[in-house]
Amino acid sequence: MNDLETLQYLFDVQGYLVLENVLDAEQVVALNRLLDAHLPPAKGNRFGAAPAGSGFLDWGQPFIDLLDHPQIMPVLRFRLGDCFRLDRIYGLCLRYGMARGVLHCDYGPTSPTSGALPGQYHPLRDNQILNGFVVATWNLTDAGPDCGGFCCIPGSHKSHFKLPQPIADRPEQAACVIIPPARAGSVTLFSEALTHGTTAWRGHHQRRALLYKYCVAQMAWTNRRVQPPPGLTRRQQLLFGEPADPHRFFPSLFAGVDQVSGL
Ligand SMILES: O=C(O)CCC(=O)C(=O)O
Ligand SMILES: [Fe+2]
Repeated sequence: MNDLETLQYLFDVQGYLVLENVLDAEQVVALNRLLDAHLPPAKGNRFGAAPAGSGFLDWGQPFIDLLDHPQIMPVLRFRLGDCFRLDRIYGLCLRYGMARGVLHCDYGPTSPTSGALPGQYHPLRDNQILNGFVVATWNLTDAGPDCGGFCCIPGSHKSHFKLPQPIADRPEQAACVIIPPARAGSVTLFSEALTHGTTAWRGHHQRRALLYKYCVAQMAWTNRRVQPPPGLTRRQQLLFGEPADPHRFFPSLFAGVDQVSGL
């Protein structure tokens, strides 16, 4: 059930999706080998972040190929439309015993920066998901309920209310917080409006994930930019454009592509 209409429905209802087997075993091994060669000695759980140069995009072509992978582009388009930018990237490497992060979201009532009044709701217009900020997390090792990983409250991107403190304080005890199974080779796509976080890591293997964060063309989260690495295709170059009005000053990523589906 990976037809676009079903994916659009589920992404809208849940605020996230996990697409299985987007990368085959060989591709996963190749990316992990490159990480073995480049990962800095264990320090914190993040690596290869940008802005500040090109981050892990400088570590090899396989990282660049993920920028506009054909299986994520139609899903990014659900929420971001035809024109969007790569806002930032970073990798996550979690080792046994690492603690959880806080539940958070980047916009909506729980966001520290939204300025939205508690309980105020901005409904979607015309049944479309029109704007925002979407993350594609490439899972390079198995994650899920047994060992931890990405966690979220499905549907919370549409919540009218702030996250209640008891859930924020003890997410591991809240039944509404789930850890979607995400095997190596899968990609987790989620809206930053979704209340989400990183659980403590109980796996004896490392959790390895690459996060590519995309936002609508007219928006930027920071005043710094991911630097384009050499060797980009024309379409990939567009992802590194300065923030600008979609279509007027920021070209479509889909011109001549996929005119048929209507999605
Ligand atoms: O995958 C995770 O552990 C969550 C990462 C996160 O919070 C984010 O990308 O905003
Ligand atoms: Fe986050």
